[in-house]
Amino acid sequence: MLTVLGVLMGIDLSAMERPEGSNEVPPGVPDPSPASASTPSASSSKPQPPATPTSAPDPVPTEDRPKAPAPPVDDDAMEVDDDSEAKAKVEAEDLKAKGNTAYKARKFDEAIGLYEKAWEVYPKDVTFLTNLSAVFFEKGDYEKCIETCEKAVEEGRDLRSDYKVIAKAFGRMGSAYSKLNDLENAIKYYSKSLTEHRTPDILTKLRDAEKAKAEADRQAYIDPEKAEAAREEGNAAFKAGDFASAVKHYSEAIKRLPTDPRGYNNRAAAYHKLLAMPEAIKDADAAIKIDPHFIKAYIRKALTQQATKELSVALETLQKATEMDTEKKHTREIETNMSKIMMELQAQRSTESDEDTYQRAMRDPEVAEIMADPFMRQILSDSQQDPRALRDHMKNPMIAQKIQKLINAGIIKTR
Ligand SMILES: *[C@@H]1O[C@H](CO)[C@@H](O)[C@H](O)[C@H]1NC(C)=O
Ligand SMILES: CC(=O)N[C@H]1CO[C@H](CO)[C@@H](O)[C@@H]1O
Repeated sequence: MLTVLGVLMGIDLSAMERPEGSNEVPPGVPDPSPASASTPSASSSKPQPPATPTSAPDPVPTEDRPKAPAPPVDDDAMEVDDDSEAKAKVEAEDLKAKGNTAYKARKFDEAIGLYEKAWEVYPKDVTFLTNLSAVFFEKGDYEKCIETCEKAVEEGRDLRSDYKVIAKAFGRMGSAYSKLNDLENAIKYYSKSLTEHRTPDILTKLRDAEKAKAEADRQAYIDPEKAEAAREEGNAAFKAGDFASAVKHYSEAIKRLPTDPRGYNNRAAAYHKLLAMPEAIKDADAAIKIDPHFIKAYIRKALTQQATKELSVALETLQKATEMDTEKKHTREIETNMSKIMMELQAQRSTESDEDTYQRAMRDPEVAEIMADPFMRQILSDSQQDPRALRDHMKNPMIAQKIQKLINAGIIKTR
């Protein structure tokens, strides 16, 4: 016998049509509209995350910093040297200009000679050194680049050069270390650069280097043998009833081999024992995501859902397991679990009235949606009169899925 609860309760399913655009719900049917259904949106009450902290401290305000010295030509104390000093400066600027031209023409060795000469003639402007470091960088000679930048910083401090120039030298060191794949030093020098003078360009480079380092660290940690050892330690702790330790060992196993679904599934079992059900579900889902044919993860998930009395969802999880168990290796296991859940489901329903079952089922937004679909209501109404109609409709997989959902939820009773 087939019973559709709506009909049983005197709700005329075929007469549930609503006028176009009406949100009104027929009496006895909980409003399936999102305003009242399902969980309230979490975003409204969710606290805003704190602004992301930046690892580099804010630069010292400009006014607190040593100013670049006034050009020596303006310095009265140096009157005697004024003439030769000014001449040297002009000559150096000329060499630098020629260096820039050579650099643009990619005549790097020529540019190096010119910038070195400029610094030799007038060792008071560290941009000759930062220019020089740029050529080494472009040539791919990163060690020389770093060495030159170090010198630029050192001389620049003595000369009380503009902090922007110092920042540039540090930034270029960061880029050179990055090219050498020394991400730790790249991060260090990008940070130093930002301390001198904050620019979006270096900030982006720092973030990228930090990301690359985190990924490199993650990769470097992968070790299947150590993963297996950690998993075994986890299993031993689990058997000994020390589930918190088991979680720790399984977490290590996951870090050592994140592509192995067993680590996640084992940890799900340990979380279950600790009654951390959301974590258990999350880990079972992670295992399923890694390997959709890993049937043990579905069973683990279903057992957790069963433990939280989400019996009809547990049943759905096992139905999905059957579908994915293409090699039919777990048929018995799935069926045993399934029949236990079904028995429990029947026991639960035998203690509640049809009305309670109906109300509880309709709290699931998916069920409410199916019941609000005029086409589905027509099918249910037909089937109520002629159970063979249901069998015909079940041939359509889309409809079969919805009907299965209603059976699981207890809306359709088959006896
Ligand atoms: C040299 O330094 C100047 C700033 O003084 C800069 O404009 C120029 O782009 C630099 N050239 C190279 C090759 O780094
Ligand atoms: C609740 C339940 O039925 N659990 C069983 C599911 O299947 C496995 C494997 O057959 C059993 O070990 C569980 O006891």
